[in-house]
Amino acid sequence: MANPRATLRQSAPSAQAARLEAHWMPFTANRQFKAAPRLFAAAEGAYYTDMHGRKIFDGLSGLWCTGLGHGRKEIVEAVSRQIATLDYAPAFQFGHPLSFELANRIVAHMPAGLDHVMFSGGSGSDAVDTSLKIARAYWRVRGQGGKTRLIGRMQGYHGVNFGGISVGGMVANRKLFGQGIESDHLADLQPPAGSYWRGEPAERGVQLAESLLELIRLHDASSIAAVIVEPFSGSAGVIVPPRGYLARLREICTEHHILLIFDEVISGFGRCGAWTGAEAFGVTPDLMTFAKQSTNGTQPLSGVVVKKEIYDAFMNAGGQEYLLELPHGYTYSAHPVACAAGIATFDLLEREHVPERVRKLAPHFESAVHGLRGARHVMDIRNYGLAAGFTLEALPGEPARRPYEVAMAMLEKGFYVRYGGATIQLAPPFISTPAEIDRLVDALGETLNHTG
Ligand code: PXG
Repeated sequence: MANPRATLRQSAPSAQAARLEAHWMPFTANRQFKAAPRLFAAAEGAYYTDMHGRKIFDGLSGLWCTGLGHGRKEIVEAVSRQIATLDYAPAFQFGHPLSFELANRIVAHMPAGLDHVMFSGGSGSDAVDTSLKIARAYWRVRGQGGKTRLIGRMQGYHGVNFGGISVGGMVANRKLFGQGIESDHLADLQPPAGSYWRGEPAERGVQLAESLLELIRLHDASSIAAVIVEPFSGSAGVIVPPRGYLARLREICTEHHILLIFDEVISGFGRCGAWTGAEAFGVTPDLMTFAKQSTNGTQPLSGVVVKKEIYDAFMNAGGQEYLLELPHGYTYSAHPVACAAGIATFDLLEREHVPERVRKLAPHFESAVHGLRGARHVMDIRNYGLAAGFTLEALPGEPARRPYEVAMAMLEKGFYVRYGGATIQLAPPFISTPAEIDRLVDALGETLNHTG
């Protein structure tokens, strides 16, 4: 049989477009993509190779998930070994040793108190919906079944399942899908254009967090199960909470008996220059989601880490011991091959001292990205750890066009960057060198200055 890659590469444009029709691509402009496909064929370290053999720098670590770089031998071998040894084990009522080992490895890097891991189906969206269901069920088993409302934040992104879009605050992700579940939203943390704050902003943290008090006044704490926030917003364009914000949210939640969930699908396991956003910002939630970096992007693995009080509430709720404590889980919860990838990933994260490495590289990254202040179209720049967002001035009536054009021009130059809404995002691999970061940011500056 012909090599399908070669066939795709060599086909005439119209035949190629027809071959691409069957796959309805996610979060993708299908019509535009299929007219001019961008296909990767291989990856190693911080670079992709595209179908034409060109090397492309991975400026977003895949989709925020491959911080250790691609093709890591230890992970490849662990996955190959596991798939040949135990390719699947039933996730319900039976198990395999790797999930217990991985749960311990994860807990070892959590802030004190977060010590039980419920794995979910593999996506961040599953982890979010799992966390929201645990929060509601927790109050129910505690005899407060009226606490069902879930509070998110404007501009928050919590995946695409019904719970996640209900608490999510990215307007475009909600409007097609009708009624969600009971939710409300905190005020967003978008700084005014022209702020150019570096890292954590200094101002208005407590005041912004106190928008939660208004929601509590409106709905009453007796109806609220949980507040869910990303420690810093990733998808919305790297929006960093001002100093004191998360700590004040924590205080208010504790005082009003509301669970606090950190969605750490992006911030978890290195990106912040700490093991977690909770550690970086010094605030401990009651539940924490994780996904992406947990297997370095090689296998779908996700989950929720919860405090002992939450786990114990279910274990001590009474009922026969042979009965389930929580009727929730996925066929692929803690899949053995994903767990093998997870353990190998934690070996590498630890051995390569990733949080420290990111902390050391972050100041260089920060000054590089803020060096683009004054570049054409740039209205704001934000950064945290190895993540940065640029807000670009919108073309009249077409806020999303310029970031798209910039990203396409970057690809021509050999750099993959993420574009969405009015922003460009960078999240280079943890293994990037300062020179690679400079090349990425210089290329972005040049591209901006040459984009109309
Ligand atoms: N929560 C957060 C905080 C996320 O960032 C999800 C949940 C959902 O994860 P899954 O695995 O279901 O996609 C995410 C995902 C971007 C980008 O460009 C961000 C995500 C995914 C794809 C692109 O910022 N975040």
